[in-house]
Amino acid sequence: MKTLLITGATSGIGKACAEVFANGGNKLILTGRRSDRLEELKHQLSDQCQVETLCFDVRNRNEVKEQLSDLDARINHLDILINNAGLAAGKANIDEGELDDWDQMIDTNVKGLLYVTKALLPLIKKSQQPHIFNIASTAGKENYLGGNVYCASKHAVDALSKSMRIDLLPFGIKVSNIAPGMVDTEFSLVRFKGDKEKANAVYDGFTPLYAKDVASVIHFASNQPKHVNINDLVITCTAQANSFYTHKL
Ligand code: NDP
Ligand code: 8X3
Repeated sequence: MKTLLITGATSGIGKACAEVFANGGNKLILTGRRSDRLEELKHQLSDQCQVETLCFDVRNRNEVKEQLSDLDARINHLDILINNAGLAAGKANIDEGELDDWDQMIDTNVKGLLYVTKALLPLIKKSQQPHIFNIASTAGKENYLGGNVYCASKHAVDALSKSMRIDLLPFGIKVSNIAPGMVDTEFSLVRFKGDKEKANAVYDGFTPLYAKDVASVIHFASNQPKHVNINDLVITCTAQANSFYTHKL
């Protein structure tokens, strides 16, 4: 049995991770901003495992500290942190991008990940099998037209995974960078600000990854022997070669 904290568990990859890890009778701490969805998920999973929900915005460093600082009164260690909360906002070329979109992506994908990790490291260091998963992206490996700040934020996640692996070596903490290609979640709906037509078009004409595909890879990586760490994984659907080439019918 492991104790996990998953950020951004209200949808997509985070929710799928909660569902996959609930199976092993693990203890789950699920976070996100939408309290109704957190409650729903808790209700869905609580006959399989112990579930606690925490509702906060990873961009708000005070909220992060407040919500996570007293966790040590309820758990004595954290085995797995899945830094998943994140988004793309807009897909405009750099000369036309919105400053608010840029702030939101950098504050969530980079600073939020840092705030959460920093707050939880004391509990992670107390685990016998500590493992941090950072959800990066193929956008953190290659840039594409209009990806600019989102790509930069995911390159930053990639760099932070490498740095965490170095800095946390003395504590035996595994750090895995997970870089999926296109996954059919609410990601594109969020990116295109609720425009369903634009969002659906992203996944038209091919079979994309589904959130549970990514979750099962994370589950596999978390179950390797103590001396084995999967450092970096790029996962795409079969129809996608990289950020530029997708075979659409
Ligand atoms: P979803 O939009 O379905 O899920 C995003 C999750 O992040 C939600 O649970 C959302 O919860 C949470 N979140 C967003 N902003 C914040 C915030 N400020 N504070 C707390 N939680 C937040 O998208 P995905 O599941 O696809 O995305 C998950 C991760 O995977 C992201 O980091 C994304 O960049 C990455 N990724 C996605 C790919 C894709 O094609 N879908 C491919 C590669 C990587 P709430 O709104 O309740 O706060
Ligand atoms: C999400 C994948 O290709 O839309 O990180 O940037 S992509």
